Amino acid sequence: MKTQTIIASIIGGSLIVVALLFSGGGTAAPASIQKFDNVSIQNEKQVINITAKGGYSPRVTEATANVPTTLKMKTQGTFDCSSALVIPSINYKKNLPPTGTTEIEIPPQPAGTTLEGLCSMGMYRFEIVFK
Ligand SMILES: [Cu+2]
Repeated sequence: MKTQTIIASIIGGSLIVVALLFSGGGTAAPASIQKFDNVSIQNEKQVINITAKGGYSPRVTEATANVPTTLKMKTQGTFDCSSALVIPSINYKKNLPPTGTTEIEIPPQPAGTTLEGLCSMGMYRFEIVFK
């Protein structure tokens, strides 16, 4: 029974997050047909922008493999645990400032790699899929 309650609350929480995402920007595309406009190339480096506030947005990003990458984590009045960022595969662990942009250097990732970022509790997560 306890497990079911926990699962139900997780699902409920996710639905609220999804609802907030969709209500936020009038032109937001459904997650399934995302255009990954948070990825750009600047000075021969790949730049990926992810926002941390009540979770991570976008949740899934498709990026180019085998190029040096800067991950820019943006916070804006972020006081929830998504500011406690962990990226296990590059041994990254840091408390992001409540407001600001934190740059994280990611070495070139081979195609097929999925880099996962988590809040310290593992409750919120995002993925960068390198192709
Ligand atoms: Cu958390």
